[in-house]
Amino acid sequence: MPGRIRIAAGSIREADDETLTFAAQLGVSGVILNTPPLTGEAPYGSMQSLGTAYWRRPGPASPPVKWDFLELLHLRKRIESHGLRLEAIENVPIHFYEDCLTGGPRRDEQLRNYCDTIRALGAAGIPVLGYHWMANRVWRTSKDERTRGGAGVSSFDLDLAARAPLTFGREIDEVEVWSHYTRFIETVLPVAEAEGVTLALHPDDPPVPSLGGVARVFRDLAGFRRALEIIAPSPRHKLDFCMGTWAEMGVETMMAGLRHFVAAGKVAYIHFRNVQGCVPRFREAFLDEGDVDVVAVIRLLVENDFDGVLIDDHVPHMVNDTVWMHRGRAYATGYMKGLVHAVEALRTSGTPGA
Ligand SMILES: [Mn+2]
Repeated sequence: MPGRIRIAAGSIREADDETLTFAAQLGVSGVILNTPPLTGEAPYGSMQSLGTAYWRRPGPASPPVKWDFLELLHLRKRIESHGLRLEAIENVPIHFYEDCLTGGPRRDEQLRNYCDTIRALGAAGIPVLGYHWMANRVWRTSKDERTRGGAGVSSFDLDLAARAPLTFGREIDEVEVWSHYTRFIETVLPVAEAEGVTLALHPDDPPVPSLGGVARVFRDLAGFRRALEIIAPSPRHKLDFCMGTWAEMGVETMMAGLRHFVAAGKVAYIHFRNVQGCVPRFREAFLDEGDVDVVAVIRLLVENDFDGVLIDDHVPHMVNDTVWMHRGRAYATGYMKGLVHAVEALRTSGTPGA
């Protein structure tokens, strides 16, 4: 059935009126927020916060350690008031679970708080929580590369990154990373199942064996199969399929991974972006100048009746663009809409080759 592929506006931190109006004008059906700056405190009261966005309320004395149900509910209702659906929130602040990632002393407390955050999301009607397992996050070795017309992109060169000192002052090898991951997912997934919240795993970007002494286990098909099919199989456990990161493994690996997990119904949403090159050296790119054949990707999704969401990701920085990159996002989102529209129309009309 055509039309199940939904396109959303992504990478939104502050769901302010301008951003939501812009999303509505692009004609997307929803949004995915990334690490919204929530206070973690319930916005009790009926009047004082009306018309005041949640992030402009006086902040708490200390940074939050988990998210609050009522604050999340207000956030969803605010987005819906613009005619948009809140498809997912990706990434709680990393300090919510950093000891889960590294096996630190506050792990048990952070596991309890993470479960509380999942309960709050479920109660607030937010269906998907994206997460990643990068204790030392996303790495690039330059943010000053230029692509066509001088648009700004980032790049990665493993020869440069391999010189990095230890992020945590010690090695965290693969066996240890898997053990921390297993403890985490086995604790939080039952709560997600009970609350009807889908957890969506983002790959390790860049997908290399280790950086700063920390092993990266979500860097190939085998790692994702181990997580989703062996350690923690569940209808509530899926992927945030980052097309860019997967393409950094090589385009054939990306297409094989997409085919496998889309057919299995295991992709919650897709970071729709492109790259040139792959590990050990790559740089980001506009959708239509990267190595990935984006038409082939949409055809694969349409042929598999993909029921999920696409968002842009890491768009090139265009001339006079804003911090949120309205210009780059408008281009990427319009491109995605055109691709989906055309491929679905060609399929419905039965045009040869569609
Ligand atoms: Mn991504």
